[in-house]
Amino acid sequence: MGLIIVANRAPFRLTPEGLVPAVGGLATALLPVLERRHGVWVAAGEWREKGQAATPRESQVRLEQVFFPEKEWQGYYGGFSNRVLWPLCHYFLERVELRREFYQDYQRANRRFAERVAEVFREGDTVFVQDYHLLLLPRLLRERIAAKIGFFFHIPWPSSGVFRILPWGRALVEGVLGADLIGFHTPEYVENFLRTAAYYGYQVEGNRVRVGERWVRVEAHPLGIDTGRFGELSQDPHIGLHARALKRLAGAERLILGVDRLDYTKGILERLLAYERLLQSYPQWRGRVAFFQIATPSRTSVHAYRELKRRVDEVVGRIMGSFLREDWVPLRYFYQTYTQEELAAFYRAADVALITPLRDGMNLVAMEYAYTTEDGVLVLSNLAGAAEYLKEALLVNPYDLDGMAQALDRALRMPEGERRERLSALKARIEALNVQGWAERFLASLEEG
Ligand code: ADQ
Repeated sequence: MGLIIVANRAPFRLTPEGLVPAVGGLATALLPVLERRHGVWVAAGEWREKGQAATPRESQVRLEQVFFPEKEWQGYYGGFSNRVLWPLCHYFLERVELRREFYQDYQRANRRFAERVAEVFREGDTVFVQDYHLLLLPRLLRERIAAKIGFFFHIPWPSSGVFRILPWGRALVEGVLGADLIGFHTPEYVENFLRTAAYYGYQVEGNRVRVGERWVRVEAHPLGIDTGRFGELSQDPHIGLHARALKRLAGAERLILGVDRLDYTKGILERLLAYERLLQSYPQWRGRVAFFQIATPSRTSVHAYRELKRRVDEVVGRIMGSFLREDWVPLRYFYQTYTQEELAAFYRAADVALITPLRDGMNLVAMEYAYTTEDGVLVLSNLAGAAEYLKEALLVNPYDLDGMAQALDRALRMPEGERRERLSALKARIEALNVQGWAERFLASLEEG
C-alpha cells in the first residue's frame, strides 16, 4: 500500500549534486519507511527551479512541492504557524499575535496542500500529516479522498484553558479530527487534547473522540533518535580525536554543553543566566569549568528570533566581561549549524549537557547526548516532553536560576558510580524509543485500527 507524507518541510537538502536526504529528526524517522513503500513526500516548495515533482538522488522517494504566493506564505508560515500556534502551544501567551489575516492565509495554505495531496493520492494510499502547520488538513483531506489519515503533533498540546485563547480553536480541533489517529509525544499532551475536544462539545470516551459516526483515536507515540547511528558515532575514533581537541579548547577541568535551535522556547537566555549564577554562587568553579553553547540559526525571517539573537549576544558579552581571565575563557558561543559527526564530538567532549527548554514537545538533543556520551551527566528541563521518559536525568525547573545553578554544581561533582548508573538506565530507555520503530508503530496502529 502506498504512503503519502505531508509536512511543511521536505526531508532533503540541496547540494551541488542535487537533492540529498537530510540527517536527523523527521527525515531519519520517516524516509526509510517511505522508501520501502515507494512513497511520496508533499512539502512546501523550496526548490522552484526543480518543478513541482522532483526525485532526489539516492532515494526512492518522490518529492511533491506546493508553492505559495509570497504574501500567503508570510501569513501562513511566518504568521499563523510561528507567531500564533508556536508561542501558544509553548505557553508564551504574550507573544501570540491573534490576527485574522494570518488565519485566513493558514486556511488558504492548508487548502493548497489538500489539493496537491488529492492529486497525488491513489486508492489505498495512507496519508500521514505532520505537525502544527497543517492542523486543518486532515478534515480537508477527508472531504476529498477516501484514505486512512494519520496526524502527528510534534510540539506540546497546551492545556485546554490555554488553547481556548484561539478564536479559531474550534475550527482547528475540527480540522485535526478529520484524522483517524492523532499522535502526540506524551500522555500529558493526549490528555490536554482530549479535554480540549470535550470543551468544544465532542463526546470523549477513553482515548477516543466521537465525530459523527466515526471514533478518532488519540495516542502517545514518543519519538526517539537513530540509536544505531549515534551508537556508531559514540565509538568512532576520529570523532574521539575531535572530542579531545574540543576538550583542550575548553581548557578547563569540566565542560558544560548546550545545543539548541536559537528559539525563545529553548531557554538559552535563562541557561546563560544560570551559568552566571553558578560562577557567582559557587566561586570554586571559576577557572575550572567552561560552557559551550551551540545555537543553530532558525526562523531568522521572524522578528522575535532576531531580537532573541541580540539579547543572547548581549548576555554572552556580559558574562565574558565579568569573568574572562587571561588563562580562562568561561564561555564560548557558537552560532552555527554542524554536521551530526561534529555535534557528536561536542557530545563526547562534554561532561555535562544542560538542556533546559522552557517548554518542548520532546527534545531529541537530550537523547542524542545521553546516548553518545561515555560518562557524562544530563541536566534536563522538567518542562520538556523528554522528561517524561528520561527519569534518570537530573531534572530541573528551567525558570529557577538558583535551582539550575545548584543542579549544575551537583552534576559537576557527581561521583563516577552514580554517573554510570544513571547513564546506563538512560541509554536503555532511549534504546526502547528508537526512531525506526516510531513510524512503524504509528502506521501499524493507524492501518490496523
Ligand atoms: P526541535 O525544536 O528542532 O524539534 P529537537 O527535538 O531538539 O528540537 O531536535 C533538534 C535536532 O536538530 C536534533 O536532532 C539536533 O541534533 C539538531 N541540531 C540542533 N542544533 C544543531 C546544530 N547546531 N547543528 C546541527 N544540528 C543541530 C521539534 C520539537 C521538539 C521535538 C522534535 C521532534 O520542537 O520538541 O522533539 O520536533 O518531534
